[in-house]
Amino acid sequence: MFLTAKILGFALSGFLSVAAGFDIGLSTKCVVIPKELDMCHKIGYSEMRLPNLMGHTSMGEVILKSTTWQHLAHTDCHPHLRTFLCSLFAPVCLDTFIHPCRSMCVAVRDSCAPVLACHGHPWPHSLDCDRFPADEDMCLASLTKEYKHLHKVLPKPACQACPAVEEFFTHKRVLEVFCANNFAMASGTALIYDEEMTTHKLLWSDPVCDIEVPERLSSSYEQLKCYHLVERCVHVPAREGSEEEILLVHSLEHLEVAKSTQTMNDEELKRVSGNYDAFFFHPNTYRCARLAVGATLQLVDAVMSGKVCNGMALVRPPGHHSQRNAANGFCLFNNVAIAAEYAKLKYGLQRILIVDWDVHHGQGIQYIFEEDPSVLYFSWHRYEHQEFWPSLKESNYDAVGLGKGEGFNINLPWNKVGMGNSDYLAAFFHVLLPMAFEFDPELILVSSGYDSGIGDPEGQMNATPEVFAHLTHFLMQLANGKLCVILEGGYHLKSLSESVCMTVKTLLGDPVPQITGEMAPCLSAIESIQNVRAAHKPYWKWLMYEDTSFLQNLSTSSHLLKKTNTNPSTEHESKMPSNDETVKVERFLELHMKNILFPVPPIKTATTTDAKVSAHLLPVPVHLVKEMDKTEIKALVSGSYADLVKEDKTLLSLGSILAILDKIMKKEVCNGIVESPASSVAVALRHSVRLGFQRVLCIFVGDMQIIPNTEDGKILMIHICEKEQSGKSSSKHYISLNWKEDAEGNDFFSAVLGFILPVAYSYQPNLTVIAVGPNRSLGISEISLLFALLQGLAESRILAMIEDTERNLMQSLAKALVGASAPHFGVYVPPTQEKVNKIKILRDQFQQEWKMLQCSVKDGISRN
Ligand code: X5A
Ligand code: ZN
Repeated sequence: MFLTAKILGFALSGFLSVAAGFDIGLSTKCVVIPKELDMCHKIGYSEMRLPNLMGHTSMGEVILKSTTWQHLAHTDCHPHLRTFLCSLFAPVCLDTFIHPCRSMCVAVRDSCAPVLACHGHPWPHSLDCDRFPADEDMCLASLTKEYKHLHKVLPKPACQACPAVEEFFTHKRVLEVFCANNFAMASGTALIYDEEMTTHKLLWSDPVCDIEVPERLSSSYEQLKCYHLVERCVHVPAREGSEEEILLVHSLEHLEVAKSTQTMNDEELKRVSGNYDAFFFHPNTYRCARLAVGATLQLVDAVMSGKVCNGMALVRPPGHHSQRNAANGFCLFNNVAIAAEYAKLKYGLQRILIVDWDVHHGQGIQYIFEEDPSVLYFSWHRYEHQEFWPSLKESNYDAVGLGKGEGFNINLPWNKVGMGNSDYLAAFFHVLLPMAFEFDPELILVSSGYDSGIGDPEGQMNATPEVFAHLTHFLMQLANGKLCVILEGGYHLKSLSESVCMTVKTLLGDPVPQITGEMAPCLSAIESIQNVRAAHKPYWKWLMYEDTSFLQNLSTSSHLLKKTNTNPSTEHESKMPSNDETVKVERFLELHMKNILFPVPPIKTATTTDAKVSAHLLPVPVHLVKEMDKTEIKALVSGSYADLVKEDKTLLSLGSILAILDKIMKKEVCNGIVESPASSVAVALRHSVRLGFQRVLCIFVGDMQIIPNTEDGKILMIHICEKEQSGKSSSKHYISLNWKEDAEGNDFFSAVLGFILPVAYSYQPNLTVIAVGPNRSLGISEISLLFALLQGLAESRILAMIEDTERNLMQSLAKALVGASAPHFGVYVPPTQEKVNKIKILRDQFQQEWKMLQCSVKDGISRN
């Protein structure tokens, strides 16, 4: 303690004599270090700057986040640790922000990273030492001589000496929370694959089961290798699930029957298999099923311990149909259900979301959690008015859960085949995602069947592989990014393996491909969506003021008549795919993937070398690009933008904006962030179109001085401000959304999911510009949410333009663009009736043009 005080004192005496430093703006203030931050009390100063260098704007936030790392400080892993942490969380109250020097960071990291590593936590991205200034700059240095001396006497923590994580629940919990905050973030994607799971196979002829082949696993893995995705993942070994773990969900009797099949001959195997609906035993099935369970639990452990951020397990046999006492639908043990029970037990989780995007209803999962409010189960499935397997009444939208679990079971039945990308996206926008954000899960498990993809003989749906990238990307915004994807079905080998690849690629953080196809849900999908919303209205706050009503006469309900009717319907047809069809889809996908996949730009986020901006963005890993030449800009402006450039500050900001747009266009960078006045937005938009971007989506938050011309459809403007600005009425390409943030928390989810995203996905931009001008009516949480979700569009090409007074916003958004911190959007609050109505009016006004807005069937909806 004494030593650190001395070090700081020494360092500070140096700074005070130096006049230079970067401007910290007018918005920061000095406050007394509160008692809750007691670890920062005795290090040599008593007042701190707020907002701080971690981007925390309120003292409440600082205190909350600090409680999670105070414990690390108590490990005494390095004598400078407290100084280092305090200088970031409670910066010394000087005229300039003083960063720790790189050397201090390195010294602390080298000693403390092993402590974190012991518990499976990486050194936080936000503390990447390269982001801190070199020692020649003005910063907190470590005293090299004394430090060397100290280093010898201090016992260096080593992994061998670390306590086992399970024995120290509180310490482990602390690190979990630590990890969940922006201070430390887990990174990496786990991939679990064990070849042994290909040994389970059908030994006799059975037309029902013969699609569940070992190649489903091996060809998916081969395709992952082909895209070089395997080498980018963290390999986590599978293990056998224990009997105890299987008994979390299944009966002892079921376990014993399964176990007994190991020594049976073919005839006996066939007889036992015959006791179940669509299942086959092989002598190694029991072993494979235990590996499938264990692989799933390994994935949960890797994610919950912070070893990785997310991951996928390729397993066979699948699990979601299997029940307490029965195998069913190719499934023996319910991998995902066991994983949910395990996570509740081992990690004390209280809210787990299971997303089942397999084309079949995971009735097994529904039965297991029907009365359990701690597990929210969502499943969409081919239903066709109960005609399709497993043909259960309880697969319909009105099965909402029982007892305490009422409202926590969500079934979205598809009553037609041929559902495609826009139907799936509409289901996410208008049903699953709003539920999920309100539920606020601590962990997400995906029952990831790809039989809902194009070409699948079971599903007969039309969704192309890239839609799974989008679905994955959306789910990554919840539960602090803790997402475990577990394979279920998928029987068209090419469709399956490409979809698996899209999922893993997205988990790894690659930008998602643009979605293809017409962006409009079909009538039957809208009907199903409307009914599930109506069924859940009593249970969810976000639905409270939505005017949902049940639709009794579905456009497809004449299905029984249709069988005798030779007249082909206008919507999707149901027919068995032939071998020909399979090959056709294979060929289509071969070409399609080449069309939609694109080289990922080598740099994620750029900003310009403008000293003020880049200094402020530390320690976010942004890449600095050179501003565009001044004379070049002047020439360009007088030639093309003279009418838009009225002030010097507009002209001055163009050097950065145009340089970054150029890099985005050339695919050298993915996105960029610049400090610029709102007056520059119109120039940026016109220049984007001039560069060749065909559809530019602009989300403008705050007051707009120059309203860009959007008439040619090359720009779609969504203007978010507190009150309608005079002079401009809404039109297809200029939409005004009046929204004021809620002081209690974030209620913007409803606007983003219910309006902005549907419009944006209908438009399919190839560039997104998000601008924040003066008098913004949204807070940092709301704007962060926009950034997170809009990254799914335009291959993640975003230009962020932020007013120069908005330093904290700038840092938060830079983090969001880089992907350097787990998403956090503040506390969920449901929208008021007034706000719900506002969205409803806009939806009614624009759903003819922007069809992804459609979520109920009312008069006036044109049929596509
Ligand atoms: C996991 C899975 C499907 C069973 C179909 C039986 N099962 N007709 O996709
Ligand atoms: Zn399935």
